[in-house]
Amino acid sequence: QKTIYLKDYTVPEFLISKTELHFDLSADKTLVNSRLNIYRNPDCKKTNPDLVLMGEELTLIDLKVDGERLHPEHYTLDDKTLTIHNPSARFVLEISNHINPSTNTALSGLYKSNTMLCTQCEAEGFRRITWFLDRPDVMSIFSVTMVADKDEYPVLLSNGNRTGSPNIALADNKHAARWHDPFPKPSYLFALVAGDLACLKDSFTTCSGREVALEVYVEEHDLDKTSHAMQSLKNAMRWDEQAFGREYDLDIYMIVAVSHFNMGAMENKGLNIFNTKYVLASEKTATDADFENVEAVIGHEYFHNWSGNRVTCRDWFQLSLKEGFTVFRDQQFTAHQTSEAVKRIKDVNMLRTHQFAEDAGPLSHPIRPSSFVEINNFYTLTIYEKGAEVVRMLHTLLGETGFRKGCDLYFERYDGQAVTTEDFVTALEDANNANFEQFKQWYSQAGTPTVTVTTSYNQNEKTYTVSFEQHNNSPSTQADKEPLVIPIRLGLLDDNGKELNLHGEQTSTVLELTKAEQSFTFTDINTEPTPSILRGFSAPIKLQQTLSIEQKIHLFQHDKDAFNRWEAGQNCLSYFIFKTIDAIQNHHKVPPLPDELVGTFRAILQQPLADLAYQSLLLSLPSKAYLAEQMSTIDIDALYQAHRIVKQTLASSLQDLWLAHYHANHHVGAGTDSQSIAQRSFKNLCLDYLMALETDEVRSMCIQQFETARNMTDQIAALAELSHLDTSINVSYFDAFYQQWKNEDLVIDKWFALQACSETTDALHSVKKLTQHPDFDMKTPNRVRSVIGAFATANPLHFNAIDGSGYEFVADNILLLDSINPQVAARLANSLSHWKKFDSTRQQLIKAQLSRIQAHTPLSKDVSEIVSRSLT
Ligand code: B3K
Ligand code: ZN
Repeated sequence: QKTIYLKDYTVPEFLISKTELHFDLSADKTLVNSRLNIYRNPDCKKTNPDLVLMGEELTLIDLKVDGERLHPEHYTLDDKTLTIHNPSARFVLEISNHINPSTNTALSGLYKSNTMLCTQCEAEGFRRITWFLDRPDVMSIFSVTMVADKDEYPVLLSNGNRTGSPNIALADNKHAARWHDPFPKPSYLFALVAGDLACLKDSFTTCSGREVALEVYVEEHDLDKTSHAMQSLKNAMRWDEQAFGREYDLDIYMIVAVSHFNMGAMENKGLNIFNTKYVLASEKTATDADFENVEAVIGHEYFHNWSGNRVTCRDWFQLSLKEGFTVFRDQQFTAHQTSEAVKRIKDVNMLRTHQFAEDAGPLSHPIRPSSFVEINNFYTLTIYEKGAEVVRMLHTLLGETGFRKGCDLYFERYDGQAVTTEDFVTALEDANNANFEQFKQWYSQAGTPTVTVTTSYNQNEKTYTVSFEQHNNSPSTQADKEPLVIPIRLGLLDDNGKELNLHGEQTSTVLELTKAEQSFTFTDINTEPTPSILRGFSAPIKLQQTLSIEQKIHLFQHDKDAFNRWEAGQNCLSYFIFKTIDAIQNHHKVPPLPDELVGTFRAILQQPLADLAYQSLLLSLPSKAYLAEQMSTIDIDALYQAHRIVKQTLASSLQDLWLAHYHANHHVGAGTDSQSIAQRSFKNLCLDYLMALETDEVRSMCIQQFETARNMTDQIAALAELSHLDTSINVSYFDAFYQQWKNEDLVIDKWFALQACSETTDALHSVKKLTQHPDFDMKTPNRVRSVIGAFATANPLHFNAIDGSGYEFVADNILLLDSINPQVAARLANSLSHWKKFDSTRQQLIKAQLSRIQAHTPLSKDVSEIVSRSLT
């Protein structure tokens, strides 16, 4: 295991101005010829450096320098590098090599997915295609020629614009296509696709009036599920022009959907390659959540064209430069397309449940890590989601206009360059005359800070003081943690729920916390207000505040900040769930929910809001996973019981209202407009509460919904409820569902996942059986994630079974998968990293499995890094 450090970064010794690639494609043996114009980097001070190219799993055929075959004594070849000794300052290098796409189960480099060939080069996959300076700060102009069998691979795609006449016919039933990308790019953005694909075509006229061809490529039988992706792409292109002034730059933009993909999608210049899951959507086969995810991911990859491609990363430690920023951009896009409040709540929920957990465990790292072994292990929630929160704080501190000015300068100043997070912050500073020196610590400091709030009201002076104390007690290794800059958005409510005007030393609604301890005093406050702090979740912190239950309910009823209103409701519910857990653990009487809280729920249910999607969130219980994250030692059984008790109380106290709303929203709203989507989410929330009553009547209602559903949202919501019933009962619904959908891979993924998440007692037994199902395949990441991944991350009850059977099952599969696909195996291994959150029995069981994996040979560096960090 070799650790790579940010502090060791040096500029490349050589650069590559031009890269010409020639592919003779076939599934078992592809010939790659590359012609590279290489020159000494003027910024590199080394004298007479060797040229060290990266390459893995390649078979060398030929090597020429300036047209002359290179004699073996002038180069050295090992399994990771090709070193050319004593090269001149400028020369042309020609390499010929073979690769085998069909045995490439790691899905990195050029590989086969069903009948097509495609690539994945980020982060370090290009070196599995040919030898290259495979690092993001080497940007080159690429031209590509692809030759392949006409019938097997009628469609031949690569980056940039098509050049020459379309697909030239050649001998032996072959044909050729040429592509040229005028924008210099690092090798990780290279892509090609060859296959027998169907295409949905459209076009987009940019703000300056240029016509761009839009093409979405899928397997023939999926063509009827592409229109939403196309519409999403057009929405994203328009939004980026309007919100960020970013115009698209090539004549064509292509999206290809592939079934075998390690993650969601990839932003290759002009040729995005997507997991089918984030392209295909029809009302019959995709849920409303799927539709929203497709639009978000299409947006995300599109936005990378500027934040990632035109301006890219200097090195992989800067990953959050493009990922955090682009997630922020896609969040703003989705908020604009849907509901700002709902989007913010969903994102914060995700961050606090999963990123906070990551940051509290052994895999915690700053958004700009200082070292790594395998970069693919750093495509984390921290880099992405916390990275986006850091950009959001800069946006909050600068305001919309200032932030936009800063982004404009960033894109203009660094266009065509590979830069750092430091450069990004500098551009924002320069455009606004701001100083973010102290703020930059967010990039180097790991862990979730805690901010404690105390307030005091002075009746005589009519002043109200809010005091903050920040702590960063993360387990991360950094010694000296200095105070961070923390923007705290706040408001004060009077007894009637009215918003007070702020007077005093601070009139802005955003307080800038810069010290370990800091107070802010407001004047002319006539009665003690209720504080609404951290509105919109203005910083990725844990807020500790002692509000009375009355104050929480007051905010739940009146806060005009949609996020904090929801948060107040969640706080009330969490408070009672934790009290219930406590009672269960100590064999005390379970505390009742206060009438006022139930009354507030009733009032919300009686007066449906205009934003029904938001209303559904207001009435939802905090998730068990989020509650677990807040427990110092997770007691799964007590947590499940307590959650159930609170749910049943709300279900039975408000039974008539849940039922009335269920029926009122059930038969209306087929369609994917926001009103219909909101009605379905509200209706299915009602169903979820009602199912907690466990009556035959409700169960029949649920079965009826399952059997008559006209869209996937309703069918899956019903099946999810049925999945927790005894196996003897739910088996017939799962069978029926399978028969109905066996030809739709993405739907069958859901079928697998729901069974893997079942709470029924014999769940592990069923999951083991699922791995023997003819449709299960270790070589298909979506399948692995929907069975083993779902079990390990979304079935805590059985994954954490006290006999250790869940841990053992997951560890067995990590080892099986490791030799097939190390990236996906390492992802799965993350699930074993949270052992410190459990009782000592479980800690020992998890550690035993981690040690067993660690001792296994061979073991990929991907899994090895996760496992050894987890054990520290
Ligand atoms: N940039 C890619 C992720 C690549 C992951 C490599 N292991 C997708 C994205 O974030 O848009
Ligand atoms: Zn991204």
